[in-house]
Amino acid sequence: MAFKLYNAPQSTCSQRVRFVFNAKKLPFDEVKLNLLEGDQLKPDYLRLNPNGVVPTLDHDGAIVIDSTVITEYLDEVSPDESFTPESPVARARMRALTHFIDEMPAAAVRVPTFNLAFLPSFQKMSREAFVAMAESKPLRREFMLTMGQTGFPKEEMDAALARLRRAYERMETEIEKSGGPWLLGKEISLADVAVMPALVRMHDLGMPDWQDLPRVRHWYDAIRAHPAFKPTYYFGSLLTERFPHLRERQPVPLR
Ligand SMILES: N[C@@H](CCC(=O)N[C@@H](CS)C(=O)NCC(=O)O)C(=O)O
Repeated sequence: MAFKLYNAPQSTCSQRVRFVFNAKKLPFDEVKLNLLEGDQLKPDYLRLNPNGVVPTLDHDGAIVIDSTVITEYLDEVSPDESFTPESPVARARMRALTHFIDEMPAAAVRVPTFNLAFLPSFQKMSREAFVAMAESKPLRREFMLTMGQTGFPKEEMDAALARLRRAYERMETEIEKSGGPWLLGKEISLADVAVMPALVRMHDLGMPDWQDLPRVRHWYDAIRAHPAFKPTYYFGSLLTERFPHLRERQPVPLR
């Protein structure tokens, strides 16, 4: 089985997939796309992934897109070191949580990410070039145009941070219900992998707003201590490693 993963080091969605590959010790080739330069919008890539986003998996010629779908797929074709619980009820819980994660923290984290990390690059572009780039994005056109070259307004940033906070609180409740240390109990699942990059990103941006939630704190330490964490977050995967202007924001170093 040969796996080729089209992804980007700093992409939160790509980090989910790399984590599962590393946990399963499955060898994979990485094709690294430069998202700020628009590699994801080139015709050859759009033929693989018409959404114009990473990640995309090529498994012996079969193309699978969307990080949640890819991680499920990997668990199906390589069931060792499974991230999917046995019982249908537990599976349903995991999928419901993953949907919540995709809708809430995974979506909300884009607002602080773009405002704090990527905006300076967009501000260097002419208005015409920016609008043309935004309009060429199949999935994120409106998001980019709403952000514009001045960034999301304070209300939008506050709303995103509030949504993230509600997601940490939900994690705390789920871990308490399941007995922890993971969201579904004793075994790590795809739901833990799905939410991991949002917390790492917010820590990287200097806003780890879950310090008063003891179960989430413990969960965060546990996922960072997982053997798959370090190879997933190789150098260049953190925004502070790519954007020097962010470094002074991080109160507690991530590495
Ligand atoms: N639902 C998709 C979302 C993928 C996504 O948004 N990818 C981002 C990086 S995390 C991307 O490629 N952005 C490029 C762009 O916005 O042009 C997934 O989970 O794979």
